[in-house]
Amino acid sequence: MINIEVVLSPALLHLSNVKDKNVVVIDILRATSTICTAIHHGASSIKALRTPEEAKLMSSHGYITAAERDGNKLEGFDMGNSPFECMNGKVQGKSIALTTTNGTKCIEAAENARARNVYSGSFLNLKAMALKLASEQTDVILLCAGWKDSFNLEDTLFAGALASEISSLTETDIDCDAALMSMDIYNLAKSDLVGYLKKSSHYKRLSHLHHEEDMVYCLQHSVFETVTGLVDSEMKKIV
Ligand code: 3SL
Repeated sequence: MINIEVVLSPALLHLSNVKDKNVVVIDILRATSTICTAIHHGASSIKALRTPEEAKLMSSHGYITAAERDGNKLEGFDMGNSPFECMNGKVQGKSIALTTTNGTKCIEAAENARARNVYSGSFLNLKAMALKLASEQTDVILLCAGWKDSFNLEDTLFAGALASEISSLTETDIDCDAALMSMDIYNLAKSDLVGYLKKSSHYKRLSHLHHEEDMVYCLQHSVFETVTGLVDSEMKKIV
């Protein structure tokens, strides 16, 4: 039996007992979707870093540097945070040092809280992620990155989708109102995720920055089977 808990914002993570649990970090638009895409497209690893300064320093160690703040690519870095920058052989065999507004700090927070495993969540590999979690029979925390410590809809929707998918594969114990709410809103939105999210704050923010194509891409359901998780403090291919 797997207990599933949803943490709606990194600001709430201190209320949960993370030690020895599997944590899925969720930043659907776009950090964890981009991380899964980079690994699926052959990147050797992604080091998630808190600050642009830390990411920049990794250049001298042979890393591609990638940085985003408030939806924009930062000047002086090789890449921003778009999944399309990771396609067509651009990251094949390369290591990437990535810093983003919300997602990358959650990866570090989950690791520091001594999670058993830290995974990168995305709709793109939802079924494969659920299969992996169900096979491990370890309690799960779904950590939504949100936006600057506030709740957001897209990460919550994915938490609901993943909790539902795990529950369809194995016996689960869900005694967490955030998880129950996430599953309910996923049921409400699942027939048209893009349409549902058009009213959300981050969808509007990224639309103003002309990132619609990224969002439509990130909201595709189970289009690849690669699973990405932390190994030696870097995101790597697990499955
Ligand atoms: O907050 C993050 O980590 C990013 O994913 C935000 S953005 O989609 O690149 O704007």
